[in-house]
Amino acid sequence: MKQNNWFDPFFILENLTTEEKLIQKNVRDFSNNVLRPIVVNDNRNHNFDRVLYREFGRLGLLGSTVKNHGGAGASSAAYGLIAYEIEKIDSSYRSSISVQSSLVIHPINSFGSESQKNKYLPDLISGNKIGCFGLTESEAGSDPSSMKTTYKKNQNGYILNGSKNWITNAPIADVFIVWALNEKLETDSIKGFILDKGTKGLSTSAIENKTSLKISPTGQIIINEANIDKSNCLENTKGWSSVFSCLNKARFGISWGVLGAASECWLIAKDYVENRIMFKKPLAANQLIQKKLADMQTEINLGLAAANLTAKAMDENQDIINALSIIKRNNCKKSLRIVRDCRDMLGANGLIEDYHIMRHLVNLETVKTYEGAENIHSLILGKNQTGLSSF
Ligand code: TGC
Ligand code: FAD
Repeated sequence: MKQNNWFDPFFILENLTTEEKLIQKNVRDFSNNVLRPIVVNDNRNHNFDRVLYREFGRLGLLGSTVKNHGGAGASSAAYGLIAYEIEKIDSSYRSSISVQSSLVIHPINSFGSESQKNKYLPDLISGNKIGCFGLTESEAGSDPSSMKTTYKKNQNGYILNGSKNWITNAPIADVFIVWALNEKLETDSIKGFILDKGTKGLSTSAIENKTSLKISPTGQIIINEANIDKSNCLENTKGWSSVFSCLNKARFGISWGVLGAASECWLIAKDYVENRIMFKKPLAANQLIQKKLADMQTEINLGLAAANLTAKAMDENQDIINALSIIKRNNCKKSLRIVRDCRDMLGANGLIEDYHIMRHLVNLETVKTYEGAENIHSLILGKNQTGLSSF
């Protein structure tokens, strides 16, 4: 029997399948060898090296659950573990993988025609092309149904007009998934389109000087009278539930990812307090400090247990809408609290970038906000419990 399994008390990691363990090890090695050495400078310089996408592709991290077109056909837990390991380094790198896998590859794979799948998926899964997902607009954030981007049918397809804001990868994307309503802005008219970089009438701009998720490029998509051939419409979408199916996948990955950031900071703080002598003994020998460590261990492992149960339910095609709101909301909330406590345990040194904790802390402010802000997940859960919508 294994003794003192303080890091994995419920044997969640221990009981992964052989394939999941191998994936986790490969991602961890890649993170430590490739991402860890560059993260501080990349963050300081708002730099994202697009070559990383090819590395992600080579390792099978993009569209990892897809079974064809070069996808590894991995389990949902494996997808979660990829997010968990990558976000130990930085939420921005995890975001790159989430957007490409859940918000670009997933809708094309689930709602695209065979020719769309053949045209786009191999390049997206190998990381040769970078995708982005345009749902949010300046006046339509938590309520995307109030979007103003429209499509109008013409002889060959559609004319699109509008703009999207706060879009991950917009400034560097080759492939744009854009959601739009008909000209009357009827909510149930929602359609998804695939736009290629270089399409006439499509342009992007970057949001400069973000204070959070600095490595991840974010921007606007501007669409002005763009003629989109009908072969570029995602014809198999079924209203808003198709849009939400993309968000479901991204929310799932985020729920694992934030626990990676939290557990990275937990271990940094644990190591620090074990070695920092104050009042003639290690900080870790104080009861108040041990309580903080116990709280971190508890919350991270409860979060992982819930994420792992959700992964199993997802693979069994069960309805996990409530589980996803619970784990997205709760894992983000507690990871932020844990990382803030870690910062405190390092005292002044917690403010130094080489200890990484402040960067994780400000990143988690973004992760709490995107993919359904914390309040929105409270309201989804409240609506599903009571049958009363407060939106
Ligand atoms: P509502 O009336 O609740 O639902 C409309 C239709 O959609 C169905 N549905 C779902 N289907 C699948 N999964 C879900 N999670 C679903 N939620 C709802 C629902 O059954 C219904 O279907 P039908 O067939 O009856 O028409 O819609 P609502 O307009 O009242 O929705 C309200 C609300 C607030 C829940 C929704 O708008 C919402 O989730 N808002 C948050 C917006 C958001 O999350 N945006 C994310 C943008 S992408 C992003 O942030 C990427 S970050 C980069 C990264 O991931 O790294
Ligand atoms: P708002 O909707 O204006 O909300 C502001 C605050 O009010 C929040 O705290 C919210 O919880 C609260 N609130 C809103 N409505 C209610 C209510 N009814 N009751 C109580 N409280 C409420 N979007 C994309 O489409 N694609 C992307 O790739 C993408 N990437 C992103 C990357 C970054 C770095 C960021 C920061 C955002 C990204 N987003 C993306 C946008 C993101 O999804 C939105 O920011 C998010 O949905 C919230 O919308 P908002 O910022 O307009 O806030």
